[in-house]
Amino acid sequence: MAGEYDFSAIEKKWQNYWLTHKTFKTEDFVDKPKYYVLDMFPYPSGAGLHVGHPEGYTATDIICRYKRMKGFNVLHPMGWDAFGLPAEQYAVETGTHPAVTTEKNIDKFREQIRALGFSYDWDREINTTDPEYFKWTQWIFLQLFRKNLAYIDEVAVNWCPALGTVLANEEVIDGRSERGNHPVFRRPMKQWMLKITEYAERLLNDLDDLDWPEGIKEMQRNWIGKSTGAEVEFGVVDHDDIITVYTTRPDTLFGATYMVLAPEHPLVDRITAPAQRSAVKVYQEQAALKSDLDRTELATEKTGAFTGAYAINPVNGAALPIWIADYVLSSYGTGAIMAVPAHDTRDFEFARTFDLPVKCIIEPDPAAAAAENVDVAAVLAGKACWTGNGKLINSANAEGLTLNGLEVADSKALATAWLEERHIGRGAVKYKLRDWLFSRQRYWGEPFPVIHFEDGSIKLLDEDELPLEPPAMEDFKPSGTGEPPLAKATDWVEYIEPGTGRRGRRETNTMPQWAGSCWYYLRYIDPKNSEAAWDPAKEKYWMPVDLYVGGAEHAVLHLLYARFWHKVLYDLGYVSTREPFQKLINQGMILGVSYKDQRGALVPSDQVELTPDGPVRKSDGEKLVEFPAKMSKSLRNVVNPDDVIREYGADSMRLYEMFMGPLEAVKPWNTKGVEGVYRFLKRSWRLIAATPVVDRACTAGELRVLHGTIKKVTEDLDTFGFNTAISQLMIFVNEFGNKPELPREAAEAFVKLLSVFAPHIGEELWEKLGHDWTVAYEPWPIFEEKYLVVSEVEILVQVLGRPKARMMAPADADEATLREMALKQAEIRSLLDGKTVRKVICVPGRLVNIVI
Ligand code: ANZ
Repeated sequence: MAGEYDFSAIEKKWQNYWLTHKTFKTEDFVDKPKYYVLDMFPYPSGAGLHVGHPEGYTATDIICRYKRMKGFNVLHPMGWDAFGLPAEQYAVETGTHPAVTTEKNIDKFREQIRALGFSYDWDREINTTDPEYFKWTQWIFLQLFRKNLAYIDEVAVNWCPALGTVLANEEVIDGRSERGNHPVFRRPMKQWMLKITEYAERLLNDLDDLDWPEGIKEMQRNWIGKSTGAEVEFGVVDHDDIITVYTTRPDTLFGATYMVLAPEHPLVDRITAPAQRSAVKVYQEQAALKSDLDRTELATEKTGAFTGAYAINPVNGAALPIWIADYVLSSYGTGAIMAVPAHDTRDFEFARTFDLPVKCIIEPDPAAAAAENVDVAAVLAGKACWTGNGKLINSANAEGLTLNGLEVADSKALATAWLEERHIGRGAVKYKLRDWLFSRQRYWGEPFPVIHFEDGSIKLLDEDELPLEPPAMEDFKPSGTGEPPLAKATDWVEYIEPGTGRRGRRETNTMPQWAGSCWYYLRYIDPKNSEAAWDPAKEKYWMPVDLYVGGAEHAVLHLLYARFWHKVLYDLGYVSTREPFQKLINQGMILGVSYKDQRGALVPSDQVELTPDGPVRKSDGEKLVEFPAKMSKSLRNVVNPDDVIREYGADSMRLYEMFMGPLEAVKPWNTKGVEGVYRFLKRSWRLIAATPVVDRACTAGELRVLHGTIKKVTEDLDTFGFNTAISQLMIFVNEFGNKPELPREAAEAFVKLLSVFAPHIGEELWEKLGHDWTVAYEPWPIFEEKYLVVSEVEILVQVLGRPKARMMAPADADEATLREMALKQAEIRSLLDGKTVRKVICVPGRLVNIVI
């Protein structure tokens, strides 16, 4: 009578309804508590949506729907992070303008996302490549520049010839590009830099107050890399120069036996003795070719060159030979170190390689040395390195510095104080974080609003000259020399200053893709504003983002950059919160199913046949082993959301992705699982649409199941436990599914709960229950504990294991009470007549067994 569950008609119907009624349009300043839920917006690639997108998007959508029903004013927007390399590479190959490709891809993404029934306010859609958007990205750059946080520097950059661009440190992993895995080389180039280092301390400290996964916070802490130590000044024999080193171990000053400068250190040329010049030069040239990572790799053999100069140890006047070596980086600390081979592993290896003295000044703590299997005698003799704790030895001078007998920690403080008194050293803090390399040699990015004049001076465009759009071009090819593609647009590049007639050239680098995503969450607040990036009153109403969900791959890059911009905007008074994203959840990766044969070779999914005995190779029937692996084109194990939606519907797709396991967990895709939730939806459909709904009150038993379900689903949603909430809905359907009728109270509450997970079927069933308005803003059902308390339970009474009677007993009755009650039952008394009761076994809440 109710018809079958026709998901495809239902889903289309409600998606249209939501769009035409603007059901999820969000008003500002509504007098309700606000809740801002942000998704990491996608890069609209040509491949379309993959199953990882709907995972996070479904989770946030469920929370948004839940919060709306709980009375919150919810902001839930979507947009496109659309500048980026693939559209440009496609342009190089086919001549299609990146704007054309981008628009096409966005249309596809929008359609796919809408097909999943997410409750976005589409009036707030943004696109980072839209001039009305990047106008404000350029405007923020002006603010950074005015605050002295943007500068041009000739820096050793990560140059990636394959990509034809430089990359940020964060984009280089093990000497290769994060995107595309191409080799990256060091090369000096004039680039725009952003002074993120000025915010290092705040970026570090403010992590403490964020409700983020601990692992992500730790990755940011490590990336910022705060180190506490001292700077110490060393004179140079026969020179006026001073070498300042940074050390975390001022306690080891008496153990220094040589010095090392980074090969690029500015003093190298000045102090190198004539006889050493050519060797030093050769070494410098070799070092220039290596990346910082290769240079600091612990396992590599230590290399270096002697400068012929000597430094003077300020604590004891010892002359220390000065070397250059690539294990000392010019970009960290002061680019110079005092080497203490007895207590630093890298220095020890270097000293061994070049036969330099090793002087022990810490007697290892015996227990610690034993635990680490270190021979104390060898350490004392300078034949082994000890980096742990212990008591200082050989560390005293005639000028009042005596560290002998002290522990490491106390010695650090004493040595630093001694240096400070003499003005030859001071406590110091260093960070691993470097300034952010902010320019790229790309076409498809935001142009810098900057003019370079012939005399070397620069000027920034005025706000009213923005947006500065990229020139129309046909040849997008990178030149390969590092010259950006925009340089070829000569008409665009040439600039004549109005009024003065001064000639200049436009900046031809563009901003990196991170720029647009650094502030998009602010534009959603006021996406159509043409006067300002956003209205401060709206910003105050909506910020901070209450919940941000996305992949963990953004742990450092995007999440650190956005926090940095946000803090700058905070200092300038444009935003009212110190941090942008209060709570962060990382969705776990969804893996595909892959197969390998007996020799361990991969077998693409389309060559596999699934038999009742397991997977076999189609061609020869060889038995295969199934294992989860990252979805990839080459493994042909990519699940396409469109296929799943076509076969089972968007509601099944949503439900399955939430039912696979905890949101944060890595989980393998399993199509059988989709079938399982699809069956559950069909049963839910029958329960509401095909069971007579009656206007009678629920029985005590029904109330218990109903309120138990409301309670479990509510509590699970509050803790993002989507999979267990869905299990509870399944329990509800099992309990009510076999009854001839359904009380309205239970039916309506169930549909409301279901509607946040599976909104299309939710709306349709709500309508079937006689409502002519969306369920999206109905009040969330409230559970009452009183219905959950079970006061009496039925107890089975057995004699010799056979059921003989049933009795009602208080739910909390103890064994003694149950035994007494059981023996008093009329049926039991007659059965036991004349027999001896040998034993009574009680299972409280369930049964009593009498042994005679
Ligand atoms: C002497 C010393 C003795 C050191 C000892 C360590 C152990 P973090 O914790 O990473 O800050 N160092 C300083 N600047 C460097 C550079 N530019 N390149 C390579 N190494 C550098 O490490 C600081 C320590 O790393 C410093 O403390 C310095 O070596 C080295 F038993 O100074 B130490």
